[in-house]
Amino acid sequence: MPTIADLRQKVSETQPEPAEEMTRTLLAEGFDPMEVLEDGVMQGLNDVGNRFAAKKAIVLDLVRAGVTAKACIPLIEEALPKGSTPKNNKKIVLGTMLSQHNIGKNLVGTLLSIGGFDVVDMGEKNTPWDFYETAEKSGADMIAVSVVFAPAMEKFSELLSLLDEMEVRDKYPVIVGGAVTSQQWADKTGANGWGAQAKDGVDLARDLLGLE
Ligand code: B12
Repeated sequence: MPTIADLRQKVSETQPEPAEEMTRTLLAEGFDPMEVLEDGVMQGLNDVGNRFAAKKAIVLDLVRAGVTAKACIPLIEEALPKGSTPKNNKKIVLGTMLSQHNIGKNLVGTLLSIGGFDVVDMGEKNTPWDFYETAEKSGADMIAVSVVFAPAMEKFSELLSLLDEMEVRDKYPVIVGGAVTSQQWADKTGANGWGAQAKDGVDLARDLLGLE
């Protein structure tokens, strides 16, 4: 019987089919989907990322890691408990800044939707202006940004300055997360909230939008 550590190993080895099969088995065995995600898939991705940073892996390995994660995650999303949270009429604009890394953003979007929020997914490689414009046009209540690539950190600060300049900073609480970010960095930028994990996005949104 496979364990979550075995799944981590398969993801780390970037083997999509065995990882997908193992995810299916673990979920059927009743393992908590969030644990399968965080301790299996995410840790395996981190292993690949660490090897890449140490120059022991190449971009192709990152690509394969992404493909492997995308083979497992839909099964995990399907297994997440849903249905009990009613819609709350709060709209959140969500996107990545600069980067094409979208796995974390997609997870944040899924959990926000399950949590009753209306998510406007702007996709990848957005500029500060894209966030501002989409928030204004869609009548959003909040902006959520996924920053998974260091150059996007500066862009995130530019977004906060732009919102200031346009005199809408108070209108939109802005939350952020992603592999290269930290609570300390987010505090320094003046973000309204930071989350280490996708599920933190839901708690932050509830808090900042005054639900409960
Ligand atoms: C897979 C991967 C890729 C794939 C992405 C495929 C895809 N469709 O997403 C591809 C091949 C495209 C890729 C490309 C590159 N990558 Co890459 N990649 C990774 C890898 C291995 C996994 C990323 C991932 O999906 N993680 C899983 C998700 C779920 O994690 P996450 O995004 O952090 O999200 C979680 C939390 O952070 C949080 N979260 C995320 N966003 C938000 C938002 C909010 C509001 C909240 C509350 C929470 C939250 O919730 C999620 C779940 O808990 C990481 C290593 C790592 N440690 O993450 C490197 C990594 C991110 N990549 C890196 C690099 C350098 C690159 C490239 C520049 C490589 C190159 N030379 O070309 C390019 C950049 C391309 C570009 N312009 O975007 C570096 C970034 C380093 C840095 N300091 O900037 C990393 C960290 C690897 C490393 N250690 O060096 N990559």
